[in-house]
Amino acid sequence: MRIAIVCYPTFGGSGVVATELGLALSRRGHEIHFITYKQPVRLDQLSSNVKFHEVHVPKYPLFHYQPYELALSSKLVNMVKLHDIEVLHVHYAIPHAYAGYMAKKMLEEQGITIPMVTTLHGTDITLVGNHPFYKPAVTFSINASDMVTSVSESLKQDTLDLFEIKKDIKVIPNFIDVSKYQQKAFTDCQREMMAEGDEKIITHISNFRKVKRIQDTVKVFYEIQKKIKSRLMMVGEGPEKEKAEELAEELGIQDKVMFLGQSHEIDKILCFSDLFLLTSKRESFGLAALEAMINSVPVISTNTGGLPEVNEQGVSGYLCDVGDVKGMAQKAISILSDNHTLQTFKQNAYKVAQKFDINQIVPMYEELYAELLEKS
Ligand code: GMT
Repeated sequence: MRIAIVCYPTFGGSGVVATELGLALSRRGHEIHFITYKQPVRLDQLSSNVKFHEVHVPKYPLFHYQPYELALSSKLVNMVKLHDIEVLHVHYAIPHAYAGYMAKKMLEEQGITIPMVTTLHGTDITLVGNHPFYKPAVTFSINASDMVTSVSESLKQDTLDLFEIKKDIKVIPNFIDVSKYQQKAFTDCQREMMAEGDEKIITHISNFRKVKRIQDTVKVFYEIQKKIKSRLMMVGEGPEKEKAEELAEELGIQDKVMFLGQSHEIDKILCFSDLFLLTSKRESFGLAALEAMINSVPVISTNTGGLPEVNEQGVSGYLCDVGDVKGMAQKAISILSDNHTLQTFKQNAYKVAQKFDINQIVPMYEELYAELLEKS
């Protein structure tokens, strides 16, 4: 099949999932066209069946806001025609489903029918999409999609609760390429550069937005380090970073909290991590938690959104209420204070993550595309 994938090219989970999906589909013989404003961060292997088409938005002084949706929908029309694309798969509803729908309608005028799949990722529904400024357009474009998928049962329910949805929503969870981790023996796992031999390494990875509650992450660590010799690795960039740095200083733990910035090689950080902390207010899936688990890192997370579908209580880690700093710290300490317990949780985390193997999930998307093509 010839498939166009529209996504955000940045470090966000939706862009990562869209890119990994495209690459996996290409390995299975499909021709994939990524269409977005910048080459996606995880797209490092363009080839004869993986192409990237950049959406350019020329600046014009009349425009206070440059019309990205217009440029994207025009680019989609042109690319569908040029490459004979059969399916359009847009990731993150805003504004991709809207632009995709416009492209579909323009193509229809020219006698070309193209089905559109919209995958909902989380904040497009729970945080941004349901704002009254966007809600009518988001509701419309979800209902106008030929197929709608969501990355967890919880996100499906949120979508049905928050919007008037007339479409069936199919849950297709996010995934991980397990084979990559089986092949990788991290000979270059440089733990000794990050911490002393008797220190435990605790990691958090996110975009440091408010929804991640990274100050809670620092507070949980503050409690942990009172009992367990440890360090916290904060990986990412975002608007809450400064506040978290200030908090670490206020608590007098600035020497134990390392802000590493954004990383293209999170597996190299996860390979020496003992525990992963995710203290989000909301999380539709928690891809970062799954990435930790496949690296055999147990997860202490909140019990919000789709996290209970990924992190198994008492198996791959523990889940506590949002804001329950003491509870999360106590669970973390219970895992870290006994080496046998830690090893058991590590093994379990890896086992649970295997359920999300790419080879189980990608065929679900293929089936969906085939069904749509049969109908159109
Ligand atoms: O975490 C973010 O804020 C980024 C955001 C995105 O769309 O890129 O992540 C959402 O999609 C990810 C991939 O499906 C999910 O794993 C995240 O849980 C979800 N984030 C939230 O719901 C806050």
